[in-house]
Amino acid sequence: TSVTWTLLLFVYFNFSEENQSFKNVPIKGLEPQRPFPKKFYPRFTRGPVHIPELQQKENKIGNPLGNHVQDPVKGEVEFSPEMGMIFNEEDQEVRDLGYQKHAFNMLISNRLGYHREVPDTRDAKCREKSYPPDLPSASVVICFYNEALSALLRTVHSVLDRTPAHLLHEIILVDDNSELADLKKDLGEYVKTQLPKTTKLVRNEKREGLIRGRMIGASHATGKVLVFLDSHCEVNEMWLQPLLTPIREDRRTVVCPVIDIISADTLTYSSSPVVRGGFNWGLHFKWDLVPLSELEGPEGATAPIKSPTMAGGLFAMDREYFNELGQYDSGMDIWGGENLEISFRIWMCGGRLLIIPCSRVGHIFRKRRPYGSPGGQDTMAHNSLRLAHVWMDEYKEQYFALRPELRMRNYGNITDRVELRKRLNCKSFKWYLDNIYPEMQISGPNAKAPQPVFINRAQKRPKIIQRGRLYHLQTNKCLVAQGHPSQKGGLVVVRECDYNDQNQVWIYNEDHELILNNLLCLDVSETRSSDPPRLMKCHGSGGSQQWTFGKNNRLYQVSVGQCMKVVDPLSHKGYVAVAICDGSLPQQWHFES
Ligand code: LR7
Ligand code: MN
Repeated sequence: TSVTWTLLLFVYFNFSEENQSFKNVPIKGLEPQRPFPKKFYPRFTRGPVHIPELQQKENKIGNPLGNHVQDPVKGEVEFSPEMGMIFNEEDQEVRDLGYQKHAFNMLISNRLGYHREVPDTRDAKCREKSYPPDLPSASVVICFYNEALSALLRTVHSVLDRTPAHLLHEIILVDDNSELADLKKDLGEYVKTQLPKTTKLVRNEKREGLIRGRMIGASHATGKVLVFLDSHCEVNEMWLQPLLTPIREDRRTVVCPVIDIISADTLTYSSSPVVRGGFNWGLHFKWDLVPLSELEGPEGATAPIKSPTMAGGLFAMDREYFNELGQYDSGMDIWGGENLEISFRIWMCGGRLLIIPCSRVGHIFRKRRPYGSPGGQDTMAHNSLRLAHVWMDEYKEQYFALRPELRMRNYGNITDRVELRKRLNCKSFKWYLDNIYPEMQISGPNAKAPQPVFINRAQKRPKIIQRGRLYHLQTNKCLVAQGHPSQKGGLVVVRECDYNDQNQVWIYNEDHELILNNLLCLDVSETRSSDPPRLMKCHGSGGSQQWTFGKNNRLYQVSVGQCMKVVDPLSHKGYVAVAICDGSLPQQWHFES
């Protein structure tokens, strides 16, 4: 299982049911239903639809890097819920290929181009803050492997567009031996001709993985501070100054921004709640609510928060300190585990790790990792073993209790890392648990300290916009469940309308969800858009459960980019499907209160 998947489970579905045994349980009674406010879920940032069919065609010309990119240099395409609309087979191909290669909607990413505005998600009080004028300058290191070019360049341009020049020493792009043609050819040309001299491209001759990749990037850097970003991020307003300030005050402080959510299905940018990093005994990263004790103080919502761990991809650290502290474990491969390793190392060896609420960077969260390791190995297990053996002392038994098959697994040579730990005079893992992560549950003989009180910032249900029937104009029928409306996975069909039947009543809410009889959400498969729409548990993460009502009475599925239609208006079966929006009668619907 990947970190991302674990994260999504935690974020979207409350604590994962499969992980019950080692979840981190706040005090009974205070445990919220869903630990994250509804507001956190993707939400459209701008007003009504604005991607007229004609404009779309015009924008296809004049772009050297491929179709669909709308004026990538000037950019600023108005973002709309219908950004992913499929107009023809070519669009469908871009979308499908994108999901296959990148696990996000590349059609929308390409249409957005390389620049866009994002909503300023900071707490209002952040805007009043001022930062010292003499901040250290930063080298931004971005490692990538087979990234979608538009997402990579939007990451780069967001940094160039929203970082004061005197604070941006350089950007270092590390191509981890990508295979995609546009990254091999067009990117080099683009960096040379379109970007400032301070943007450098380093190519790995073989695939190293993100861990050694970042070390290579850092070895080329000459700025005072290293800032690492994933290759599918967008930095927000005033993102860097709040990160550099605490580093300037204390070079052994490592800082992370709040990681906002860019939806993989709609590319909507939305705010994350302020949470902090933890982990479980499976050595998976997870988000935790912030204990009350961390939130008290005069600075309130804008104060830095101590975090036991970092997610891994987005952080800033003094460059010399990064080297002193042992960079990363170069014996770790491809993906996974390095984030916990560096977190433990920072805390145990005299540093500290903070999350800075006034710094915000968006990241595309995807539901699966679209690449593997070259030999198909489970690098997460390999890396976690190294981490456990070097840093976790007797507590590595907690990991082995969950993963007994790994006890005898070879993890390579760790002598250097064990020596590093000695040389840096690092504290014990017990010290780390007692002082930095006391809420971690420990099974077995060691009893545990009392739990801190957690709070959950404002929890909100999406507002209902309308309640009524979904009426199909051509057949005079209504959209209903084929079976019982509480049956998960059940199909929807059109049937005779019955205005007294609660089972025909839909709710449409501000998150663009359609909920039948207040039970289940109308949902499509993002990867198999030929599958008919179904009723599924509302997941609140947008995408496959988002619908809009638009021009020509269309009912548009946001993530698939197509419209709902009745397959055969003459058939009594009443089957529905999604298809390319064409304004025809079978695609016309009314929401009637
Ligand atoms: O072989 C590879 N070589 C690379 O250069 C594999 C990946 N990469 C690049 C890749 O293109 C991307 O830019 O490395 C970066 C991270 O890979 P992702 O985006 O597939 O990882 P992720 O976002 O799923 O995973 C999180 O955990 C990882 C553990 O190794 C890394 O630390 C990621 O940086 C980290 N991402 C974040 O922290 C962003 C917030 C997500 C969360 C939680
Ligand atoms: Mn990522």
